[in-house]
Amino acid sequence: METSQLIESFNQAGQGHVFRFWNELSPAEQAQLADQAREVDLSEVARLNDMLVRNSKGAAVDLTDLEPAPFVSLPQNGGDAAQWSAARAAGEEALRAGRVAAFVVAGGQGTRLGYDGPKGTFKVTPVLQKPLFQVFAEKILAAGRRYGKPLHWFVMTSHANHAATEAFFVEHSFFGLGADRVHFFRQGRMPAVGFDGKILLETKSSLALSPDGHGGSLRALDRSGALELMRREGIDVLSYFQVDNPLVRCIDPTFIGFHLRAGAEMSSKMIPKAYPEEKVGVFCSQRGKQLVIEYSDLPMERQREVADGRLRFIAGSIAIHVFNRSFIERMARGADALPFHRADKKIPCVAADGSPVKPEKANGVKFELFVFDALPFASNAVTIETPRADDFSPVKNADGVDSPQTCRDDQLRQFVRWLRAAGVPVAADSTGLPPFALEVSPLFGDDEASCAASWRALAAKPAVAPGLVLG
Ligand code: UD2
Repeated sequence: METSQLIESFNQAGQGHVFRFWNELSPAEQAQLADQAREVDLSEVARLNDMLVRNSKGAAVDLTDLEPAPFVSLPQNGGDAAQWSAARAAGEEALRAGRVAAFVVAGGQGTRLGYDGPKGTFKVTPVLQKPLFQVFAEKILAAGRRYGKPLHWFVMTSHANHAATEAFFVEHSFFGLGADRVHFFRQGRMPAVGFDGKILLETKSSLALSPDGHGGSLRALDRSGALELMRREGIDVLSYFQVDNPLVRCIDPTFIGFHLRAGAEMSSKMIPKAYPEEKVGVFCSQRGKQLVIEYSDLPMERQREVADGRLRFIAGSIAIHVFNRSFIERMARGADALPFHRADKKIPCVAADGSPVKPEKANGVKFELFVFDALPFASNAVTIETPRADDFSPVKNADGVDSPQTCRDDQLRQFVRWLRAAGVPVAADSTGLPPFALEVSPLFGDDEASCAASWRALAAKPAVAPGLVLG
């Protein structure tokens, strides 16, 4: 679109102020502003202004007719062990057939952690201080070796961290996965608006743009050509996880098998919430559909409800999913669309007179998509229980809960459990923590069974000790 047409379209949409300083800008600044303005879908902004900004009731989450969602219990909690092993076999078959790829959403900014850099580069393991990306890469590499089919890995970045993320992988030779197996793409951005619905300028020559949320991953997978690549490679299942959780089983055959056997379009893992205030979304049913209600949207008295001696809304969402490629295509191409959420924020911007504004309280609205909002659109959605200790210990905060310290401890406990299950007599205190640091590489073992198998092989050939480190 010509620049004059672009400016005219903004005028028509009541957003002409975006070009208020146009005549003061250098040609390079004008080009930057025009490029950013071209990214904006003005009709989407108008729709969101109507639905979420001018009519703040539109932003309210519908909490009527909420029931706890059903889930498949672990065998040790009453689930059918035969069903779990059949699921594992089905998932393994899909992996051997090369039908599965891994997908991490890594566009977030890690603000709470106070870490400057892509969060995936944060060093997380107890001894070798491997970064999160390396932990995932090695788990994906291990799965590819085990099933005889190297996996593709899609990594969603944001504008703020894309270049640094790619450079990190190049610097580390893609952690052995091969450059042709790791695919980076940027998520989309949305303009922030003031409470009057006007798009905010960050500077005279740039819009206040922010990532469109992890739900933006569905359309970004499509736009980036990732779905097309999957189609060409015969991949129809995508294993989705977040960048902050090194315990995640990036490729879990049992989970994939449950998904496939149910003919599900989207599946999820749940853990029983540890306490009502735990900051995880909750799986619910509403008029026959499954959905996740984010913790901040579910009143605390509902989160505290008890039934049969435990929390009624017990099923916590830990943001681990499996998606069918065809479902993502449908969601991304607009037949069904995720709803945007409104977040009121302090947004640095420039005032009408060009002076910078550093707000002390929320001065505008950001729009975000959440990937779990795809759930109600999915046929045959399955949710399975997973042991927290083997799938979830995120690094979110600098200290306290979900911090580098708690995550390190949870990794140590997991390594101790695996080694003990392999017959290695590792000492540990009553919480399962060993008196020294140790680390099991995912290439040595990434669960109890593979760790035990490697240990047996090691015992047979004691000269070789790959992947087990004491610190
Ligand atoms: C998320 C879930 C919460 C629970 C928890 C588990 C939401 C709203 N809440 O909480 O219910 O499942 O995770 O750990 O999701 N990301 C992007 N682009 C974005 C925003 C986020 O890629 O624009 C990624 C981010 O890099 C991270 C993940 O999404 O991998 C989660 O983001 P978060 O830290 O904002 O989510 P959190 O902890 O509030």
